[in-house]
This record gives sequence, structure tokens and C-alpha cells, in this order.
Amino acid sequence: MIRKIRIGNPIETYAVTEKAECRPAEEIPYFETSQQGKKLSLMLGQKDIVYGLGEQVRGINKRGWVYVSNNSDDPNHTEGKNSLYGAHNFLLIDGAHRFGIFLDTPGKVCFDIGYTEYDRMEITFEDADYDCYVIEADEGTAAERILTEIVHEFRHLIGRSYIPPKWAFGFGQSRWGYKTAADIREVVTGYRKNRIPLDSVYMDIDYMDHFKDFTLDKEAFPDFPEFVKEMKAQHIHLVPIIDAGVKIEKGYPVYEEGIANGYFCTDEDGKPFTAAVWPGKVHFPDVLNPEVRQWFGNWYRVLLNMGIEGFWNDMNEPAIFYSERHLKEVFEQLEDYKDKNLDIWSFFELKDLVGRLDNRPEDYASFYHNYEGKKIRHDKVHNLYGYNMTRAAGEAFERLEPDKRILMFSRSSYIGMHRYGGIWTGDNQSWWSHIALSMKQMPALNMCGFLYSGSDIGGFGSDCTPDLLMRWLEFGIFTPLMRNHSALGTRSQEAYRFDSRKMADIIGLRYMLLPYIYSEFMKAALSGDMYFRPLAFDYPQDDRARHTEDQLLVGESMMIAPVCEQNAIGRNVYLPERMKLYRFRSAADFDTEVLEAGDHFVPADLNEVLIFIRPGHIVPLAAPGAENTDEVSLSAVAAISAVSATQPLTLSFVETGTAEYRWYDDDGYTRNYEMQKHIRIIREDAAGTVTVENAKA
Ligand code: MIG
Repeated sequence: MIRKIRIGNPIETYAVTEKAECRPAEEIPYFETSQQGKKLSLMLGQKDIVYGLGEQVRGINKRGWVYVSNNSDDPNHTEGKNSLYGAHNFLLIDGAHRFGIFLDTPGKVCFDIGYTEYDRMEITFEDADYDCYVIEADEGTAAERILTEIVHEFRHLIGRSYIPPKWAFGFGQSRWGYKTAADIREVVTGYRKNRIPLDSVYMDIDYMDHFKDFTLDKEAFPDFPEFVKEMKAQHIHLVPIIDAGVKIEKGYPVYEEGIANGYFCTDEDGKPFTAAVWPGKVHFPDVLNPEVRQWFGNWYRVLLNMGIEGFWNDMNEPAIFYSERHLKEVFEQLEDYKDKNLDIWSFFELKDLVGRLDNRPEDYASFYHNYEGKKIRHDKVHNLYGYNMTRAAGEAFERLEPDKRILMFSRSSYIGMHRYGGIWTGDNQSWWSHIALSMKQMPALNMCGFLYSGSDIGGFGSDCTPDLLMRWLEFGIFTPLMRNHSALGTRSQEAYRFDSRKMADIIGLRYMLLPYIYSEFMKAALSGDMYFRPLAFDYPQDDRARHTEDQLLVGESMMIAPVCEQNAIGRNVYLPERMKLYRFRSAADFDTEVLEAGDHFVPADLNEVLIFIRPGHIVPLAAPGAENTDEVSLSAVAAISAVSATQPLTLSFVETGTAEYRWYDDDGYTRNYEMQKHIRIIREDAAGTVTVENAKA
């Protein structure tokens, strides 16, 4: 059941698609409201858990910190931060009452979840103009279904999650610093020579001509369409980046068209607002305006026409290095310091003056959108910018490529964007704590509709080590978006640079798991379920499970417990029920063990992946050896018809009777998955006999 309460006069965000189902309510249930709705507060019980907020710092349980929805380009994802790149205002409260709450507003929202007072949650809005949706499971819903049911209803409210092409479930290699076709060839050769599976190589800003969107550096890529073909022949998809800022340059058509049509955000005087990002001075397309969205989206065609099938949208908070106006002010103020005898305070002032040029709130409050006929100041709709840039692309792909799925994920986002693309979690670091952070972000993102997501594997900033990459991959093989990415100037971290045989085995496991990963992803997308779930969702009566933050359920059949600590020889794992552990080194080298419910220290060498199968469950596997997703589809079918005695066809835990798995598959390319879908029922009995049957339509 969903109740909608409107406070004030909110700005439309289009986060919600199912308006009809909402019943208006007089006031917000459970919360105490004050200051005309500016403040909502709720007392929390000792063991209550607050889930949600999507891409944020800290735990799965958000209690004990203050989070602010204010999309920020901040490359230091430490515990002390309050905002990352997304605004995902959905909370799920698991207490005396179990309910979800979605606060639909593009402005700043502050979630004090036990920061000021541990037992109190306080939500404060910058402007008391928002739609509040309170979501509850129907009465009579079984306890172990309640949280899932609430998420279901919420996801129904906000519309179906984005579905990428199947090749985007393969492994991708990225790095800021691949400049030329030769650089990319070298990476592909590195992978292919070492027989490490790979499906895509990402192109960062260096492929462009002077960081101009939809252009190519002609010297670095003399015949780009030919190069795209060459890569495709090796089953590699190239995925270029697109930035939000459009370079100011006479004769550059994106700039010229934007100016001619008034498509850029403006300053107070109505002149295009000028900021600086990678290309130097830029204007920002006013993607909140549908006409601008259509125009900007159509520009993706330039690359689509060259054979490109996927993109990532960056810098769309939008990030600002400096604004033209503020920089001028700073230079003027610097004059004052010239002849001064700088005491310590004026020294700090001076440092701040030049050190704090980027992403300033004052700059965000100094430009305007033309939104539904009204002039709206940017800071009031700040959290909608990345969403609408990605929406521009998504809407364009539907027009330009109606039959084909196009890969799209974005850095900045708002709920609603989940219909047009996934996200990656931005500039993390090569830190052990960031494997854990990424694990905690995934279920929170899934709740909010962002299913196709992942973090930079190996870490973006700082130097990666071989063991960090290995352990990170051991979690990354489960994330729908599985991409190794790193920053310019950091240590190279392509998998083949380290122990390539072991890397190939771990990444190879991802490809063996693909039938399951894709099946569970698609089921989650089509039904509004979560692909990654905290244990609490399935074991709500088990307090230990409810408070487990370092293990996750992946789809219906498995639990994972990745090692996130350096030099660990294994880890403690809590089993809410009896499960079967597969300890994987490679397809030909693994062992299994049945573990009872309770606590275990589970040894795990550096190259060992732990997969726990729940009782009565099956995970279909592809045959080992695939080096790209095209090969997986073939081998999966082959594996079904030729059960090999030495290789497992499934991971399973069947002690009595017969277990059943509904294996969803489709062609992975067309948008019309309904027409293409192929459902097979896999059955396995205690003796290990496996049968596969096509499900009736
Ligand atoms: O200011 O394009 O998060 O993935 O490599 C940095 C360069 C801009 C930030 C992205 C990162 C990307 C980088 N970009």
C-alpha cells in the first residue's frame, strides 16, 4: 500500500511513473512533522534498522551518521563525508513498523539518522516542497517477505530498471590514460594473450579532440569506425565517456547549435553560464528542458553511427572546476594580499581563496534552468542534472536504436534515472575499506532501482596491489557492472599485469556464473526485486543475520562473504542456515563442504572465492573457458546437453527431493526481451542428476 502526501508545491522530478496507484493522505504517518513539513522526526528502537539512501558512505544500516542528498564530485569517499554523487531519498525502516519512505524533491535533504541523538531520525528539507510516499506491505504478508514486498511496491512506483545488453555483463577494462588506438590494442592483446576473459575497453576523456564531446582525436584514432570493427572482431566493445560540459569554441557544432538555440543554462542576465571543466571553459546543456534533451541526446548518434554500443556519462553533478565569475573575483581579491605581511590567518584565507574554487555552492546558486516554462535556479534542482543528462541519452537511444540495447551508466544520479541507465560509484580508492564500502552500497542501490551498478574494481585513486585486485575481483565477479578502472598517474592495474593465470581463473568464474547472474538480474529488473540483498531480507527473524553487514545474498540461490582485509587467511562467516560452501580456485580445482548454521572461520587463500549455496537451490553454470560473453551463450547451451563428469554443470545444495531453478535467458541484445525470453526449468536431485526442460510459455 502506498500513501502519497504532498507538502508545499514541489518541483516535478519524474521519479515516479505510477501516479494512479497513490492514495493521497492528510499527514505523514509514523513521523512527527514540524515547521510546516520542513522537519520530520521519528524515534528508533534499539534494534531498528534503517536501510536505503543508495550511493552513500558507511554501512548497510544507515544509523549513526548524517547524510545529505546533494550530488557532489568528491573523490574522497571517507566516513566523514555526507554526500557522494547521487541523491537517492529512499529509506526502509525495519522497526516496530516496517515501511519505506521516498522523499521526492530535487533540492537538498538532510538525513540525520541518529547523528544528533542515537535513537532519533530527523529528516530536514531545505525547502518544504516535496512529495512523500509511504510504502507498506499488505497486511498478512509473511514476515520473511515484508522488506522485499516494500521494495517491490516502491520499484513498481518508480518504473522498471534499466536493462543493458548482455555483453555488458562481461568484464571491462578501463583506465584514464589510454590515449590512442595503439594503447587500447595493447590492453586487448594483454588480455587475449593471457587468456583472461574480456568484453569491453572503456575510453576515457583522452579519446576526444580537446575534450570536446562527440569528437575524436583524429591522430590517435585515424579511422575510428574501422577500429571499432577491428575490436568487435575480437569481441571487444569500446565504451566512450561523455562529459556534461560543452566546450566553448567557435566552429564546434555542439557549441554553435547550443548557442543558436539557447540550449545552455544561463546566468542571472540570461547569458550562457560559463564554468570550466576538462575542455577549459564550457556551458552546460539545460537537460531539464525536453527540447534540449532531444538535441543533446541526438549527438550520441555520431558515435553510434561509428559502431559504438555503449557510453558512460561523467562530470554530471555537474562538476565545476571554477566559474568564470568567481575566478575573476578571486584574482581581484588576490591583489589585496600582494603587499600584505601575511599573518597565519590571512595565509589560511589566501589558501582557501585559491584552494576552494571547485564545486562551490555559490556557483550552483548562480545559474538557471528553463524548466517547464519557469526560470529555476540550479541549486533548487541540482540533484536532477545527471539524471536528465542520462535521460537525454536514454531517450535518444530509444529513438535512434529502437531494436538494440545500448549500455549506459552515469556518475551522478537521482531516483528515476534508474530507468535510463546504471551507475558506477565514482572515484573510490585502492583501499581495502573500499571493497567493503562497495559491498554495502550495492543492496542500497538495488532498493532504489539501480541494478546495473558496480565500483571501480581495484580502486580508482591510489596505487593498487596484486592482492587488492585479486580480493576485489572476488567480490566484483558478482556485480552486474564489472569494470577495472583507475586514475591517471596511479599504478597500472590491468589484470594481466599481475598473476595472470590466477586472475584468469577468478575472472573465468564470472563467465561461468553468467547464466545465473544474467538470469537473476533480469528477474530482479522485471519483477522489481533486488539482485543483492542484505541477509535481513530473507532471514528477518534472525538478529545475527539482520545485523550482518559483510555478507550478501546474490539472487535466490547464493550467499557471498568476500574477504576485504589485507593478508587475511580467511574470514568469519555467519550462516543463518545450513549451506553448502564451494571454495573455488579454478573450474578444475575447487572443493565443497556442508556447513551448519552458526559461526565459522572459513579459510580462504588469496585466490579462493567462497560461494555459499542455500539448501534446495541451484546455480546454473556455463562451461569453463569462455573468453567473452559471445562464447558463454554458446557454451551454456552446450553444457546443458553434454553433462561432463569432471566439471560441475551447476552449483547446488540438494540433500533430499528435487530442487528447481527457473533459468531466465534471452538474446541479450534486443529491447524486446518479452519476445526473446527463454525460460528453462533446471531440476536436480540429491544424486546429482540434472534435467533441463523448456518452461511452457
Ligand atoms: O575529474 O575522465 O569519475 O572515472 O576517469 C576527473 C577522467 C574526471 C572522473 C571520473 C573518472 C574518470 C575521470 N573523471
